[in-house]
Amino acid sequence: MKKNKKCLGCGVVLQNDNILKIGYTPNLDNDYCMRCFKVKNYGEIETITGNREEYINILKNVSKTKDLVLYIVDILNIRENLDDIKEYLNNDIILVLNKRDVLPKSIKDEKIINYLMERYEFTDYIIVSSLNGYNLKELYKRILKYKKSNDVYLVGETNAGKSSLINKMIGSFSKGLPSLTTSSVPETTLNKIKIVINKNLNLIDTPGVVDEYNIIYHLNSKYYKELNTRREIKPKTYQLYKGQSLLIGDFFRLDYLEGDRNSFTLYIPNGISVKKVSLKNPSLKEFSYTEFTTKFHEDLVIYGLGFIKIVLNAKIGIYKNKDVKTFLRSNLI
Ligand SMILES: Nc1nc2c(ncn2[C@@H]2O[C@H](COP(=O)(O)OP(=O)(O)OP(=O)(O)O)[C@@H](O)[C@H]2O)c(=O)[nH]1
Ligand SMILES: [Mg+2]
Repeated sequence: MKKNKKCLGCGVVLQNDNILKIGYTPNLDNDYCMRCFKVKNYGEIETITGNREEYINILKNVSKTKDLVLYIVDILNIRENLDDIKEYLNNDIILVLNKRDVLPKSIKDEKIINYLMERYEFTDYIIVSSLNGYNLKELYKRILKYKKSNDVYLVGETNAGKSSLINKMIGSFSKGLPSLTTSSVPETTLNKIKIVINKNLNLIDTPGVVDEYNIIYHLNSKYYKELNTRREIKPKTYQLYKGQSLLIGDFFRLDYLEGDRNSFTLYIPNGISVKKVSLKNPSLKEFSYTEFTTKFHEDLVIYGLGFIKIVLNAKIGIYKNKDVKTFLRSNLI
């Protein structure tokens, strides 16, 4: 048995000493740790809380290589400071917006790309879906165009779909079989894993950078699957008068405080319930409260859930877990 043999699914070093620690497998001849074995066979996974410093260290090590980096971002969860990743990475970076399938087909990719190009500087920009393979041939072409060596790194937040994308690329551009563990639970991949796609290309998977202000860290695990939806979002539009409120699931509330009759369109997973109530309704007021004044055509982003497109200027109050990030941006779509 090779010493320090790594799990093919998540990259952790395998061990058979302690069932409570990561990397455990009853038999070191196995290729997968028990955690990955369970996901693959029963769809179960335990959450692991990683350490942000470890992820930053991985990024710094990637930076030393000068190799091409694919920065994988969930299209529904574009961070406000998307380019702060460049604090750690000096490489050429292609911004890869994944999960195109969750946004309505009618939206033009070009519009989103232009929006991002105006705000953030990357080597290139592309929209893909690792679920249905959308635009992967084009991604492959661009990888070949920009790569510095055979090694290309995938980085990005947990759950952005890095491992899923590599699995799909294996299916399309190599003779191998998808092997990486993927799941709706945060922090699935635990270590760097190099996948040889073909004689020109190795894709290197990395564990996700964790953003503790993502709503997924503050909701019951029953929501994990829904937050990682595989269905196209059907936007829900509400016409609100001031004095009306929206209750989103059992964890978020928006009060419309001041402004004319206004349109609020929610781009959030279809399975999350939304209810229109009066401002006087007491529900969810136990959460922490913040007010925002929105300008014409702005989105309120609820980080990890999606966003609410608001048409006219408005004064709104929101109730949410205090550690969930929300911010305003001009309309993405
Ligand atoms: N709808 C949709 N879901 C996707 C897509 N790609 C990945 N997912 C889902 O997103 C979740 C996370 O996918 P992973 O591939 O495990 O994400 P990751 O970036 O490797 O996550 P970590 O290993 O935790 O850093 C899973 O539930 C996937 O099924 C996509 O293109 N569309
Ligand atoms: Mg992964």
